[in-house]
Amino acid sequence: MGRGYSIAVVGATGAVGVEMIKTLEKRKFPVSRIKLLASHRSVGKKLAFQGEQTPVEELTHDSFKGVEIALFSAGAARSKEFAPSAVKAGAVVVDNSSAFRMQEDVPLVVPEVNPQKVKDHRGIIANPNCSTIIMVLPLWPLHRVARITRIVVSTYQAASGAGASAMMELQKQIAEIGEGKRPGVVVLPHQIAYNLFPHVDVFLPNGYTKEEMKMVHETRKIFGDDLIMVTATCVRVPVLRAHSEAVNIETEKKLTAGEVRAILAEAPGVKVVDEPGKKLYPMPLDATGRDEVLVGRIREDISRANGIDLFISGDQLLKGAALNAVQIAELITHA
Ligand code: NAP
Ligand code: 12T
Repeated sequence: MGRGYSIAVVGATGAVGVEMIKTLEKRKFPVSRIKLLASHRSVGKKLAFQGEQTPVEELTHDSFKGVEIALFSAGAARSKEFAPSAVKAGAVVVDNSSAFRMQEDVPLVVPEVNPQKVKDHRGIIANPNCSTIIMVLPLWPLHRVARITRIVVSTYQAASGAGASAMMELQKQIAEIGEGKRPGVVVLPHQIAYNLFPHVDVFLPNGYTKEEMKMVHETRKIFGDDLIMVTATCVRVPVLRAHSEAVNIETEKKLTAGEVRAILAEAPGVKVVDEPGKKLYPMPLDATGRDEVLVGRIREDISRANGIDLFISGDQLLKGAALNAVQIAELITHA
């Protein structure tokens, strides 16, 4: 029997936090004590963990006494403010926000790709962006075999990426439209029901969004390859919780579609769903609630000599966020 760990979940009441709690339970993570932290608004709420109603406490700088691993998912501003306090108290922070991902002394980890980086941490390990995690899972084994030189990706991102309130906004807008009412737009930048928009996170001076540039920089850091060229268009679609992506890659060494299928059939965390004749291909509804990233529509790009096209769907709240964070915590306990 191994020992249990004292865990804090920061942002426990949020879309990701709730999945973190469920993932810790589901994977039988050895927990001796759990602290559920959120804003003052959630004080008085209780959340079930391993059959026990656990009160939610307000996040403060003093929240981390005795905490060994702190899973942060309360937004980048809270991470910047409170992660140093957690580290000072002796905890290892697994941070789900964009706050520290590109800092040189912060490992950016996808356990199927670069688990060895976990041990280099100096208190904080960053969980990559959801769209990046879901993309690198199938691309890493292809990169190892054939070296990917360029990635062109378009995303179809669910409301869940923008939090529980955005998921509710999508559901509310659909209900309002059904009742013949004008849908309210509060959380997302436009009506999302029966719509989509090429706008996730904020716009940057280079014309890309921050979300798109995360896919560029984070992919390079996770692969340890600064030469890989990436361009992305990130689109919000009226889907509740799984992200999808159309991905085109160019490789140094030619890969056939059959070779790609064979490599991906063995790839950890990936499930090939690619029988278009039977109407089987990745779809966000099928990826919802699943740990694996679904990959299909695998084909040779007719416009380039060494190009491959694929389509992927993965649960944003699981592999895109909570599951990847808990897998990192598992690596910490195994170190
Ligand atoms: P969410 O559903 O809006 O939940 C936000 C959580 O943060 C809630 O628990 C909320 O507590 C808490 N919080 C907000 N303000 C706070 C404050 N001032 N003090 C303490 N707690 C506060 O959002 P989410 O979807 O779970 O995402 C949370 C964060 O995770 C995002 O902002 C993002 O940084 C990160 N994220 C990362 C990925 C990824 O790509 N890996 C994906 C999704 C999200 P209350 O309920 O008390 O308000
Ligand atoms: N704005 O963790 O809006 O960097 O879908 C993830 C998802 C930021 C992040 C989104 C975002 C992140 C979104």
